[in-house]
Amino acid sequence: MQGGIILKLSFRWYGEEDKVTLGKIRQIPGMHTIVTAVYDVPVGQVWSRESIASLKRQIESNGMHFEVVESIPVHEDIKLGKPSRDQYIENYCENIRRVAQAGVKCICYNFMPVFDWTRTELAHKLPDGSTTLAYYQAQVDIVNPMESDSDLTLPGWDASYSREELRDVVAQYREMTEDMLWDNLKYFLERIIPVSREVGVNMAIHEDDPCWSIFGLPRIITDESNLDRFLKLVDVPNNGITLCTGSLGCSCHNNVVKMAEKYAAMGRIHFVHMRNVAVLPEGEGFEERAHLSSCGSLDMYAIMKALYQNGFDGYIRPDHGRMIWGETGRPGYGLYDRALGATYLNGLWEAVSKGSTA
Ligand code: DNO
Repeated sequence: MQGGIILKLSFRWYGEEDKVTLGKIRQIPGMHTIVTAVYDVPVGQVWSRESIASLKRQIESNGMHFEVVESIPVHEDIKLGKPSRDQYIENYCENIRRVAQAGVKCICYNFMPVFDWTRTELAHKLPDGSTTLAYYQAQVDIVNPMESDSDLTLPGWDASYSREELRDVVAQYREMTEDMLWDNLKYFLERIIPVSREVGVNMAIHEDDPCWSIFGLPRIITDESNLDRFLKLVDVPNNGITLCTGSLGCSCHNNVVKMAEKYAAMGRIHFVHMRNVAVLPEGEGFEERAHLSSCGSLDMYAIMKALYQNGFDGYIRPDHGRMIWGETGRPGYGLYDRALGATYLNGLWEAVSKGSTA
């Protein structure tokens, strides 16, 4: 083993239902941590200790660690600042305590109103025959989630909402400005960060994906100045970020290498999602690509080097993969291309660490 910081390589696993099994994941060289969550509990409720213990047992019996949760989702009432938020925040704190007790060190979450990551195509064909996720702004612009007769749903839409409920929750944001969303985020952080500090867990907010407003809903975790503002809301080390290279890098206005350098040096990056995207001309959107730098718009080597040289010692996982070699499965979360991504990340890390210490 060389000196330097060990790469805590991780991989997302969707639990027993996931056809990418732990037995397969453990065969990827250098795999350290499984990133998962309790999936059978509605958003806002407390996770059972048995479910958490069962995840831990399965992961550890496959020779890996259970140190990252992605995600404990934030109930919409918290984002909306409703009176019921206090109970949901209390439940959130209880979940932090429970996963910490099982050995979890980092929790990834997001603060996007209603919609998590959004794409318009799940199987866009690339010239080499693989398929990938893509976001074309023109396709988003013609979808109106407020229209009940539109039957188009996009990935990232919460399938637990009926169309009526979706309309209702989107409508509740109609009067909400970005500043109001910031206030609600601050209220939430002021209550969860002390608990997470106490139990030794790093909180890592995920940037909005894509990093701009969609369907007129406010989105605030989008760029460097907003990340600065976020970190100051509760200015302690365990209030940090998940640096998601694809979410930030899909806007040509974000300099991901600079952000990696700056926030790693501040010790505020606790988790990294490494993914490459091909950014289309301004305003048109982006396509996800293989991890290799030359396959997309991002310099993955420079990002890795920036992390390494600025002392990043958190968790890192290959983010979405394409579907290759005929694989079918959960969009973005097949085995093969993510495993190639993991191997590439291992290679980059070995190169930057040996290059820096030689
Ligand atoms: C998509 C993921 C996101 C992420 C959440 C974090 O593939 O990166 O769904 O898990 O935004 O809360």
